[in-house]
Amino acid sequence: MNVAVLSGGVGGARFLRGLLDVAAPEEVTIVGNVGDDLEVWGLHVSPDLDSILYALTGRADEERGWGRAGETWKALASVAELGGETWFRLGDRDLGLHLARTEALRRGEPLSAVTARIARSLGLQAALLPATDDRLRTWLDTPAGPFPFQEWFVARVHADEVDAVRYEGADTAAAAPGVVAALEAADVIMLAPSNPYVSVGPILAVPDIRAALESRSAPCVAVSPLVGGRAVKGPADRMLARLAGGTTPAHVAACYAGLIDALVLDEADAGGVDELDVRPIVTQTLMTDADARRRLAEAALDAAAALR
Ligand code: FO1
Repeated sequence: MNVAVLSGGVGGARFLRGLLDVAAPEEVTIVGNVGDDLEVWGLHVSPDLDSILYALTGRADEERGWGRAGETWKALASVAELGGETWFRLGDRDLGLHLARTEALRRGEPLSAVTARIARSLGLQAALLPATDDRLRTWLDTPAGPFPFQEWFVARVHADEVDAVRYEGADTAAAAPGVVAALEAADVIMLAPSNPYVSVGPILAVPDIRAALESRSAPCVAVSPLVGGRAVKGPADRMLARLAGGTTPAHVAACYAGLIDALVLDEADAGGVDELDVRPIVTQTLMTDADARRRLAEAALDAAAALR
């Protein structure tokens, strides 16, 4: 069964680990967010693609929640000593990936080709595609002014309320090679439990991808990132409250209006299912360990199978 998953970084990657335990990895295509990509020390960093790569190949630092396990920080210390920018921390091992990627991009290789090569080298069996090879950047409009995603998220610890989210470059971005084909060939499409505005939103802002979802023949199932109306981590709940008017399952589903057939939601949010205009699948969505991740992936797959 071919499965295509649209995913952000950390929460999405956790879900993908469960999915790869229950689905054949070679039948899974992951479409990753590039809206939070940035340049650090002259290098191209793709945090969400890297979170997925590290999580699915056993290299992620699970405690920190981002970057590589067993990391050292010698380059960062050296940059700090020389008065360079250190608000976005790159570890030494992680740096190797950014060097390899940037060198290939400068040679003219598209991000999708570089990502596929790196994924193969790291032993990833599923296909990992960036949403687009074109430049797409997420911006947040806040009362303190507009900020590129990582400046708001990391440097300002996402403290500013968000009045609007913009996806610079999205209108003219083309889906990366293989993305539309994967969506068309999918028996099941899934939206991972990632932030609808800053993780899945930038992917859906690519016109070809949105069109492919709008005209899908396969069922599309989203997994809510909220538990009891609260984000497990990050600003998704605050953003939904301010931008969508609430944090019920219906508010989450509204972010994906016309694009999903079912929403997997937590038991703690079951009170809100009556307002949903897509099929609710109520289960435990907290991915506390491997079993919980696997059960959630299974619930999402079963839900999709029931809709086929
Ligand atoms: N998150 C932080 O909170 N602080 C950092 O310094 C930081 C560095 C970093 C480096 C590489 C990488 O792949 C991710 C990194 N992240 C950091 C996480 C990243 O900002 C977020 O996880 C995502 O962009 C949100 O999905």
